[in-house]
Amino acid sequence: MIKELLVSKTRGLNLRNGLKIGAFVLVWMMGLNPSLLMGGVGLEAGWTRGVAVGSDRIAVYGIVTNDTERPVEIVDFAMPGAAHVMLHESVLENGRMRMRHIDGFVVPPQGRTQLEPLGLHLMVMGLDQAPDVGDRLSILAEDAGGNIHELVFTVQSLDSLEFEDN
Ligand SMILES: [Cu+2]
Repeated sequence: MIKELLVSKTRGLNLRNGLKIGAFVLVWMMGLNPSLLMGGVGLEAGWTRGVAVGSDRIAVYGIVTNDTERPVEIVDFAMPGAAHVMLHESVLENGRMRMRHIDGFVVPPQGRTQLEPLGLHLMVMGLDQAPDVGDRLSILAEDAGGNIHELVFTVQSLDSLEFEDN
C-alpha cells in the first residue's frame, strides 16, 4: 500500500537515483520533518518571476551556498507540486539564446554557485498550480552522497530582473 502510494505520488518526478528523493518528497508532503534534511547547503537570495500566462514552468535563481568543508555535488532535484526540476544553462547559439540541460554541479567547500538569468538556473516544469507573488517555495536537492538539501526561494513579480530584498 505505502509502496503504491509512493509510486503514484512520485511518478513524473525527475528521479535519477531511484526512489530516495521521491520517498523524501512524500514524507515531506505529509507534513513530517524528515531527519534526512541536511544543513550546510542552501539557496541565498532565491527568487523566481512566477508563471507567465499559458505556461506551467518557472526558472529559479539565487546563490547555492555550501558552508561545509567538503565539495558538494548536486545530482538531482524535485519539487512537490511539479513534474520535473532540471538544471539548465542558457547559451548563445548562432545569435539565439537556448537552454541546455546540465547533469549537475559541484559547489566547492565554503563556496557559492550563482544561478542567474542568462546563466545557470533551475527549471521547474509541470506545475500543478501557479504560485502567487510573495509565496515562499522549496526545491529539494539531492547530493551525490544521498543527502537532501532544501533550496528556498520567493515568487516575485513577472517583470522582476533580480532578487528583491524585502
Ligand atoms: Cu531553463
